[in-house]
Formats: sequence, C-alpha cells, structure tokens
Amino acid sequence: MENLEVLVQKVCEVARGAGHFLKEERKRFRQDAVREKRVHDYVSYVDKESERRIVSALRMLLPEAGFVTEEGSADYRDETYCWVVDPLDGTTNYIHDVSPYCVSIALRTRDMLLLGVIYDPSLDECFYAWQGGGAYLNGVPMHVSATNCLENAFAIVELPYESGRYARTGLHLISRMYGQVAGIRMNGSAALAMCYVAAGRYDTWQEAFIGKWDFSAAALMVMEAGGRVTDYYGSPCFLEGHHIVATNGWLHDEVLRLLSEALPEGM
Ligand code: LIP
Repeated sequence: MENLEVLVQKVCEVARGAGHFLKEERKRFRQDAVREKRVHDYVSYVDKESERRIVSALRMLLPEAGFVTEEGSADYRDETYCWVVDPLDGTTNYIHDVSPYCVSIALRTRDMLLLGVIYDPSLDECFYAWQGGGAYLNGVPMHVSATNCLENAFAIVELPYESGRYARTGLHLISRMYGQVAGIRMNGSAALAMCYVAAGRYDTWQEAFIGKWDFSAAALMVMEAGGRVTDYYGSPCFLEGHHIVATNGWLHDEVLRLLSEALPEGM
C-alpha cells in the first residue's frame, strides 16, 4: 500500500466527489424518496448512490481492501485492510434540508485506524487525518480545545435512534449538565460532531448504538488532534463496539463518571 499521506489526499477527492453529489441532489430531493430502515432511521436513493460511487472509487485506490458500509453494498471477507464508509452521515438532517451532513470514510486494519476523511459539502469543510500524521481541516492542522473544567464545557449530547435503551442515559446527561456547563447542543451527525471536538469547537461528545461507519474516521481525527477516544467504560478498545466518548482529554474522566451513573440499558 502507498504512503498514507498520499493516499489520504486521494480519499479526500473521493469524499469531495460524493459530497458534491449529495449537495446537488439535495436541490431536487423529494420527501417521497425516503424509506425507513427501522424506527426513525431513514435512507433514500441518495445514500445508496453516494455509497455506490464511493465504493467503486475506493476499489480502484486499494483493490485488496474489504468494506464495511452503512448501506451494505459491499462486504468484508477478513482482508488485511478495510474501508469503513458512511455515504451520508446525518441523513435525518439531510432529508429535512438542514446542516450538518457529510461523507465519512476510514481505512483500518484488523486493530488499527490508518486514515480518516470526513467531508461536509454545505460548508466545504474537509477534515482528514492519518495515523501518526496529525489531523487537518482544509489543510490546516487541528487541535482539540484546552477547556479543563466541566463548567466551561461546550458539550454535545446526542440522542441515538435506540430510544428505548438510551433514554435514561441521555436524559441523565442532560439533567446533570444543564445549567452546569457552558452549553449543550445536538448535532445529528456523529462524524461531524466528533470532527468539531477535534477542531476545538466542542469540548466533549458521546453516543451509543451507532455504527462503525459513524465513528471510525472521526475517532482517528480526535486522537490525531490530541483528544481522547474510549468506549463508555473508558477502554481504548472501542473499534468493534457501538458506544463512544470523544473529548479534548481534559474532560474525559468527568464525562465517564457522569455516564457511569446511568449506563444504557443492556450494556
Ligand atoms: C446517524 C448519526 C446520528 C446518530 C444516529 C445515526 P446516519 O447516522 O450520525 O448522529 O444520532 O444514531 O447513527 O443514519 O445519519 O448515517
């Protein structure tokens, strides 16, 4: 495989191409194209076509790699390398014509993230990182924030589709943080929320019951920007799970402590 620094730029081009498709298609998008995969989890021909384009471009870049993709159009057969693709993260935002939404692409081995690219076509923001090479936004190095106490934290509390098992946790976080932190937001795109932590815009984010395609590229972004990523128990072995905490590092233990008071059902 070629040098990661060179490869990541090629993947940025793939993500930009798919992102432009999302943005153009949004102009003629109609609600009757929306289908429900499971309760409140939506998809349309846009997600599928974006995935088709990304998969075919990535196949040319690295023919020996397998795929884990949100819409399941390609598979993984224990290859050494694996692309992890979300062709449209923030689908609910997209179908309501609000930002943010993005394309997310990661490359990993069985136990390590190698590179990550996330492109937001609405703001023309391309976030990318490669293992050991740092994290960048449109070519400029990114760093997490220096906020070191929860009182000053600008926090994202995302509420996943899995409301039955997560309501207690989400409501607990909001009730413990509301009035105690500088601000709480919801974002609607896990990948971009984590990029915003990497860029120092937000200080902390966490979500459970999400897919590898939602967090893989962005997790590398946060780590390469100097932040910390773990699962809800504080383990750095989060790659195969579904519950992720991403912070600037300073606030991590405090967020884990709040989570431990009300972990999601069945975890
Ligand atoms: C979505 C996320 C969103 C999260 C949902 C879902 P999709 O991805 O990014 O932030 O709350 O659980 O995973 O469906 O838009 O690709």
